[in-house]
Amino acid sequence: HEAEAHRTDLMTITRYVLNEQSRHQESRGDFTILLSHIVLGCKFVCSAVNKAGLAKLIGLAGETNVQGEEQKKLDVLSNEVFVKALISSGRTCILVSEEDEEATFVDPSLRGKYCVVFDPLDGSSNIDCGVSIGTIFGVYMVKDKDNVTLDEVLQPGKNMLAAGYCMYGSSCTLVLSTGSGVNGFTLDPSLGEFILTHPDIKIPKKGKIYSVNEGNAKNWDGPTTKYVEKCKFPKDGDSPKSLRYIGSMVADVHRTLLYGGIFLYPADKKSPNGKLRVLYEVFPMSFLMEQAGGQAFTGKQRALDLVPTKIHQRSPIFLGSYDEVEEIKALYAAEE
Ligand code: AHM
Ligand code: MG
Repeated sequence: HEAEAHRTDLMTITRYVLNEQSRHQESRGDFTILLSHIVLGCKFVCSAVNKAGLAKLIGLAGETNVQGEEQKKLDVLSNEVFVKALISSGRTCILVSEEDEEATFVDPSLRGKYCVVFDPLDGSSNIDCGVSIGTIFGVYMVKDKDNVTLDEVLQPGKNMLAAGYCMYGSSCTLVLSTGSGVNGFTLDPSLGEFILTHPDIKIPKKGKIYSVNEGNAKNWDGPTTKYVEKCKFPKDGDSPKSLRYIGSMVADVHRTLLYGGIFLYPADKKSPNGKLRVLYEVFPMSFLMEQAGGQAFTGKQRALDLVPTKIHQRSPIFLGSYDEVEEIKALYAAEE
């Protein structure tokens, strides 16, 4: 009976967020409007990504198309769509995108109270072989929209109001937290709607999978090396963990969230701050992990406590199941 109800009583992402917002008196649907513009961007990218292989096959990508226009690269195109959708929502004031060197300050006539930080198409090196890629986003709220400075987005991740990602994989899945748990929605292509398919996601407390680029091992620090060694050669009769690494953060984090385990992008001798960006990679994923009952650690502190000083700053990150991150924290504490 319950399955029947789900098939006829569809919980769309808009309906879900409206229900949630109606519990907060101060909100008047502004967040729902913002979210619907983010969702529009995700649907666009999903459709573009699905056509990418085909476009290549018929010789369109990177060449001049029938109208004589240069084809834009998918990441550039995705960025333009997100920027325009976010500005036109009338609910944003500052945008920070991985694709743009500088932050975008929205024209006062279209300004709203939210700041959105995002990576419109993360993992784009995976496009040409059809591997899952994604969009990552985080949302802050400004105090006074008539008086905004860059400091509004140089805030610790714990001040985010919402965070999420959309994965363009075998299905298109949007995972969202507005600060009270994590929910997953899957795009029904025939309806063009994201439907709640993964209510109240909780990450398993322990995990059997570790996810890291082991090609960097020779440059790792002590704690990372020790942890990975222990995954492979556990003591006390535990079985070794499995290694899974896609090289697409959204996909690696999505698997970690659903199956448990740990995702690591540590510092190494060549990149002392790791690779991933604080504002639109580390923070949103850390926010989701904590909301799902996991943890996120930079090697020095709780990831969401970090205060960025630059919009494109990087940080090492260890995130995933509570117990796994606890082990990493102990290894770093032992170093001191
Ligand atoms: P990108 O923003 O240039 O696409 O790079 C980010 C990606 C992440 O999706 C992924 O976790 C990481 O880079 C993989 O890096 P590496 O190839 O060094 O393992
Ligand atoms: Mg990226």
